[in-house]
Amino acid sequence: MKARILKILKDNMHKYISGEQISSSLGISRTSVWKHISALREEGYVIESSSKKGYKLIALSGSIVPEEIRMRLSSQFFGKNILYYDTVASTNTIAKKEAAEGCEEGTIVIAEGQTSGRGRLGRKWVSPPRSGIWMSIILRPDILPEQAPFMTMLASLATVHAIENVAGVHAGIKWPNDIVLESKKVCGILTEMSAEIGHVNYIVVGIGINVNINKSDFSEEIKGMATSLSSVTGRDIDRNELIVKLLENFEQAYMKMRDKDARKMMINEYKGYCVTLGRRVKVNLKEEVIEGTAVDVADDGQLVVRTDDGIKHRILSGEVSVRGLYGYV
Ligand code: BTX
Repeated sequence: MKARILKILKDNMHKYISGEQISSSLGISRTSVWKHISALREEGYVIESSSKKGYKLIALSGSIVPEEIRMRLSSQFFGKNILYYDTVASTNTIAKKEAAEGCEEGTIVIAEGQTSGRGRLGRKWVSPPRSGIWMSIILRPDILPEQAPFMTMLASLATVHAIENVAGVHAGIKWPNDIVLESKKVCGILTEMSAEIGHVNYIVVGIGINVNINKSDFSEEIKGMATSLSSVTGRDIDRNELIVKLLENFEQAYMKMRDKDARKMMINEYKGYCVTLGRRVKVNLKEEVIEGTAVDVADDGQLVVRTDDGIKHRILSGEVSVRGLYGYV
């Protein structure tokens, strides 16, 4: 009910709407409306009230509100089950536990802050409270384990589209898992999997987006390479809306991925966003380091790098640094 009242207030943002109108359209008492309004204020929404004119929503809450996400989502199963926490070590760790215990596909784990956010290869992901989206999505796709990188591609595409839809800025994808804005990292994706030979038990796609973080608040270690949506757009971005769009985009792509033509289109689209292509790259493989030009992304998500001797190498999970992109290579 609170979410429905919130919707009415939002539809009339900056305008008064009477308590009578709200109560009659929802079939509840005016006292009940008032109680829900008080709860919304506690969540951080700024709502003015006047005994004659009713209620007016002045400012949105900065919080992630699971009820609001549920109400706005038009997906079939992504985000139908939301596990929301204030602070956790890592949403991916919780998601893996939930997945192993059999939670439904599409379940998402979101936290306001992470104390041990994880990146790839044991790296740290800085996740300050109440300013980003730190979210993991649990999937049980009927694919082979070696096709799992395709999930990262779908998640990257869904994220750049959501950023376009909500923040109105065009982001790029640094292969395989970073979203970049103005040559800096605004989002990272960590895909983890439990599998047996020939069978995927579950995949957890962890997405970390720097949303409303001041540039000056980034720690020294990431200051030079990180950015946020608010610092690029100059305004605060509604995290609930961004989560909704991301989940809707991701589910749409996920449901289409079995279709060969749709898959081809998605790969082409990914290439269009991929800022790695055409650049000089240095690839740190386990045994050696190779340098060359990134010339293609293959259908299975591998990066094709042509070394100066003309040989093409297909890179699956190496560590790829893109020269000049962040200025740190
Ligand atoms: P990555 O290994 O590609 O990037 C990690 C590197 O990025 C770090 O070593 C650091 O240099 C830099 N970095 C750390 N924090 C930030 C930040 N907030 N913004 C920009 N750069 C940063 C990328 O790994 C994958 C990150 C996934 C994070 C999500 S959040 C939800 C889920 N839970 C969890 O523990 N991880 C995922």
